[in-house]
Amino acid sequence: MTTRTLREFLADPAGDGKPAARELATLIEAISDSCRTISYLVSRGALAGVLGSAGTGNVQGEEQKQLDILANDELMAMAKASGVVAAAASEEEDEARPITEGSPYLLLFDPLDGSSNIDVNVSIGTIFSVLPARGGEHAFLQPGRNQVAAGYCVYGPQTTLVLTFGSGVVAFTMDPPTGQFVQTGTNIRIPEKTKEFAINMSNMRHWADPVRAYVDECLAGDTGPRGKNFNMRWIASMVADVHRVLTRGGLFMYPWDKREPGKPGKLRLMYEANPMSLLVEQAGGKSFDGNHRILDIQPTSLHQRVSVMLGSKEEVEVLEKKHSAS
Ligand code: P6P
Repeated sequence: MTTRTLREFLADPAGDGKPAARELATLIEAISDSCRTISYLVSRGALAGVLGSAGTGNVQGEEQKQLDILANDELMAMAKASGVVAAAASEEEDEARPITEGSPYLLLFDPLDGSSNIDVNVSIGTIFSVLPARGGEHAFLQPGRNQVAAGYCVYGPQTTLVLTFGSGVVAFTMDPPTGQFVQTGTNIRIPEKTKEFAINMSNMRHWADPVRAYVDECLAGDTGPRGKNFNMRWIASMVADVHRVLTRGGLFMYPWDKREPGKPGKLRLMYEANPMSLLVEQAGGKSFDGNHRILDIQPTSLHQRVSVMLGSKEEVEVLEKKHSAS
């Protein structure tokens, strides 16, 4: 396969000779530059003295790691330097930040998802979502189907940037000697069938009945109604779990549970569920919250949470049937 750099891809994303919109190409390249910087910091870890707690908490009520803050600051500085971001919102900051008035895009991100894994050297990642800028105080509160672009960068054995502009999913692997992001995935498709599910099983007693019934059938394997054995994975890093689903199929679930019944779920809609759902749907998968397609949810607040079940089309449809029958 003739390899293309990210810049070469952006010059002709659809292969029709037409370049990506100039401002969008500028933003995506700027995001990739920040991901390179974050990847370097993550890879140095203890050597750079960046592991461990920052001794502060975020709007989610979670303890912030030093790398959470460093990644957040890197992305906010990038947003400003890009000149194409009207405002930016982060999991790590209570309010959205005005950046460059009159610019075409709103940028949202989880700067370092899965950060509980940082100190134990397990894959983590940056998740980003790009919305069209619009006026008013509720500019960010747009459904996920409005996204102009979405993606993540997983910092694992490879540093890989996966993104979509709404016309399929592509992947770029960073070549360490040069720092270049080189295309390694084109028109990525999620297998419709799978035998692999991902959920935190320690929460089993708290799940809603449809989720419990679905997982029980998976556990019954070839002796049960599904007639096949299943495998389970849980990395506790959404970026890593979703990257596996995009790469070989599977079903990722972080559903609502009874521990905090008033909370719709753990994951955040705007900068975790929406970007991942656009990627999954663009790769032929599905993503819902137990009642609705996630990309159709009309947000009511920047940091709202949502129940997430996404991945291989056939498995999501099995789960959808259990929810509609309940
Ligand atoms: P638990 C990481 O903190 C995160 O937001 C997601 O990346 C991940 O899927 C989930 O939480 C893990 O949650 O409850 O299993 O630790």
